Amino acid sequence: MEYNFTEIEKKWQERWVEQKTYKVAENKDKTKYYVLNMFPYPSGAGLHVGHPLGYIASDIYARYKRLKGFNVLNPMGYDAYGLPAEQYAIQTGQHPAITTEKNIARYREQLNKIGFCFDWDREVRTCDPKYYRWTQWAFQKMFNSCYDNCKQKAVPIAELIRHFEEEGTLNLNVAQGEEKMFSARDWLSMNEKEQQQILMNYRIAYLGETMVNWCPGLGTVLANDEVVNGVSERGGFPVVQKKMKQWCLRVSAYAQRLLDGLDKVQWSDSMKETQRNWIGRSEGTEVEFKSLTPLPIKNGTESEMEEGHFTIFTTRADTMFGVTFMVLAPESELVGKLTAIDRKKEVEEYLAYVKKRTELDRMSDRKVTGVFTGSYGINPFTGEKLPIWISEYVLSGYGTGAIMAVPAHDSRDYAFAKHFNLPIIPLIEGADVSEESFDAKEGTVINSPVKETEGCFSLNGLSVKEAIAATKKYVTDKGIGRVKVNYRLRDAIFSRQRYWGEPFPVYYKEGMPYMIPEECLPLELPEIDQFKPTETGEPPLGRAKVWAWDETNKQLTDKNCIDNKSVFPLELNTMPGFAGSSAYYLRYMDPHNEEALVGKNADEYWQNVDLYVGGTEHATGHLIYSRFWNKFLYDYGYSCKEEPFEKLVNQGMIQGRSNFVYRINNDDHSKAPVFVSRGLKNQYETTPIHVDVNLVHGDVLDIEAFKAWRPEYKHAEFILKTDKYVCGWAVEKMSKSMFNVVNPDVIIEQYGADTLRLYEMFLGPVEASKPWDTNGIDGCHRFLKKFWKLYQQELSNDEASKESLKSVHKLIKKVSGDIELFSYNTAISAFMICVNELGQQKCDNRALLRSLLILIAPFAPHIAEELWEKIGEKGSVCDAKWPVCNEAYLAESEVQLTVSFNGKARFQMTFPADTDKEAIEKAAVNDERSQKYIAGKTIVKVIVVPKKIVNIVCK
Ligand code: ANZ
Repeated sequence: MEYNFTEIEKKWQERWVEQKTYKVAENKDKTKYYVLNMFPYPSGAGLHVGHPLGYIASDIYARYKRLKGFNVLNPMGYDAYGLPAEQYAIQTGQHPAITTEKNIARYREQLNKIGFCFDWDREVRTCDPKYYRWTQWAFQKMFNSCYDNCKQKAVPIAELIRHFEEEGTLNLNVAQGEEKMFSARDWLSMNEKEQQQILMNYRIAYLGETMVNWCPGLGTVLANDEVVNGVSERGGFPVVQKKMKQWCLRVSAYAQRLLDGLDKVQWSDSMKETQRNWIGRSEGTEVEFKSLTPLPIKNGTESEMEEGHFTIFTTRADTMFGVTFMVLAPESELVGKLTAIDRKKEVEEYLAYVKKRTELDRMSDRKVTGVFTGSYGINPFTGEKLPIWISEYVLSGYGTGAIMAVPAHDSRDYAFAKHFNLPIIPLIEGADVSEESFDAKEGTVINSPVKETEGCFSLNGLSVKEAIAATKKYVTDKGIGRVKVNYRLRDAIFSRQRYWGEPFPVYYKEGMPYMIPEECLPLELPEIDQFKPTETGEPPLGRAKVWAWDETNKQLTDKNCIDNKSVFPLELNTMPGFAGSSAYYLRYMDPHNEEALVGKNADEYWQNVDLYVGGTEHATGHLIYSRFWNKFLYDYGYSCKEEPFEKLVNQGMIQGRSNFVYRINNDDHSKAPVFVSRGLKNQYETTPIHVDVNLVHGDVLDIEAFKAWRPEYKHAEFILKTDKYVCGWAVEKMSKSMFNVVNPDVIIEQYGADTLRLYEMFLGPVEASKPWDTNGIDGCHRFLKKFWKLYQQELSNDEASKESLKSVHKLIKKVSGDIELFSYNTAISAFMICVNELGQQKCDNRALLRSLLILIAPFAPHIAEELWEKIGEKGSVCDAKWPVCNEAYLAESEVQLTVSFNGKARFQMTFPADTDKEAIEKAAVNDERSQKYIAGKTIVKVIVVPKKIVNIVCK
């Protein structure tokens, strides 16, 4: 019988659905294993062959684990909120829900064809109110919590209120925005609004004034990567830095735990390193400096100085003697306080310039800009007067937003000093303070202990580390500084001025936010007539009519009813893309639970994700946010594991293999275009043109299909070297514009899903990026045909031959080991070798061929099921038991030894593997070939090294 993959695959895909083959439930008798893919955003373009790479890799692992006796959870869903559907809605008026629904249907159809073992009953969609109810719920919990630094966990805000009532801010150690101080009496005398304002400073979800990339043209805040050279990536509208009230999540409070958790998970070193850098722990010192600011000139002669003080953060306290100036971040509050009257104009001009620059520009640009404030700082060690400047290289969100500049030891300070002609004091005599030395060191600091200075203390002879420690102690003892750990990790901005996202379950009373009661969740996204901002610049939800909260009746009501007494306005922002993806892995455990995000039983059974597969591009977004979100839920016992993803595998990218045709240059466009084949292209002046790879097979152009592709090619002419038109090729990003997108549907139609699955894995290691090359797919398809053929014979129950036993057991060992290492390409090679061997051996042994089916089932599940049924097995091959390798079959039956004389190798002999040393010795000595080497000599001794050599020593 022919291998009719189309029929077979359809049959089994239907059977799996009918028999609910992939449905899973908690089963205490089995050990759980949770496999998860980063769920896709269902884009309009559908899947290309690059997308399923990770899904196939995890599917193989999930199926393998099931065969190994685990109870495997392998769910799938959609990250369904997002910008593209909304942009499309703005352009066409089509509701994003409709676009999304359509795209999901298409994704589902494509996914189904590949034969994944997803339990579709557990599907989640982030835009489904039943799902986002729990996103809103978690947000409310965060609003009602603060972070206790002593307990190192989230606690209810009620505990904080109790603390304020009893002690005010005394003995308070809670993560906070600004540092505030008040007594219990102060607290009790505040009115409701004042108290709410204070609490906002501590909540884990809080409304904060933050600097954002504001794009007035689009009416929204943009993420850093959506801004290019000061304008929006889409539309090119100007973007300015603006302080705006936004919902924020206090991710920074979890910085240390996010860092510590990395030691406990199995992720690649590079992934962990990226997260560590993103979190950016830095241990340093905060040091107080006095400031002197000139006041307006008195009597036209001299100016008076006003005294103040400010704090800087440094990691190199040991360089205090090398400070020659100070720098403030342009956004620092100190700018207002320390700018002298006569410098005001210049400072303001400078601030206006900085406003146009994003933080990203500021960090990546090496441009040196700045302005002098007119004020001075006083070095607490030397009493020296140091000019205070403002410059964009100092960031407001880091440390204290003010630095002491040590140009001899820091390249940014150095560049600044050079540019503005400020002094540079090397701390060791003869230190190389030249531009070249900084270029060579690229921002690293010169390690040098500070010099001894009279009256202070001596750091001579200390290492930098010791010098820093000594300075820290000194400033702490003197009360002019303190040890400080800083993190680069910022709180996450959680508001978007967009329609297609989760609404905040929040209403406003006297300008302060209140949560709608938990039992009223979800607060559903309202319908609006258009998807853009309102004419008055409010976010799109400003268009919703029934969008006010009736506090008394606990329900939504018309906006016209707002009286700010019992009916209040609702929040108009929506949540960002990462909201819905932050806890979806928990929901899959218990997707239909109406009482909880995840019920206790399900959570305790599934615990966390054992294997997470997805792209590296989520290193600093999703993988930080979801770890934070999970830790928060863990603090309250809603999630039983602190780390959500035990093992992470990052699949590589599949690049496209583009094809080109070579058009002969010709200015006369009225003539039909002429194309030359690759082999002739150098004989003409040509322009390479991308051609749709679907019109090319093995680099040979389907000329008729090409002519039909575009009207302008209808009458195209071709100059050929042979009888075929051969195209050129290149490896590029897989993208529509390069016409190199390969649709899995097309491959499946031609070769079947099993071939597609095998081939994607055969391309190379899962983690590596590699080009898609349709030319190689035939090999995998031929292999499956050969595999199929093995079963088109009468199977025998007789004992198997030794060779066949060896072939199959070798394969069991190899495939089991390779799957554990995600080395699927080598496993597939081993399959190919084994099937060849079995073919040559004319193997018809039922037991061995049965094992072979189980082994291939994770890779090519359809063919495995079909043949499983054919050989008379009941049920699905998914429920079989993974075969165990019997090492005894692997033993070699014969060994080859090299026979040497006085250490010189002369010839080879073959023995049965179990021949003893004595017999080998005898046989070697007595071999005919030995006589000429022994002739006339006496054998002194014979050394036999088992499995290797026999050395005959003679004199
Ligand atoms: C003096 C000094 C001397 C510094 C020296 C460095 C080298 P990390 O390790 O990243 O924490 N700094 C402090 N706050 C800053 C801000 N808001 N924007 C830009 N730079 C800031 O870096 C800490 C160092 O970066 C601090 O130590 C400070 O410069 C600078 F040879 O102080 B240092």
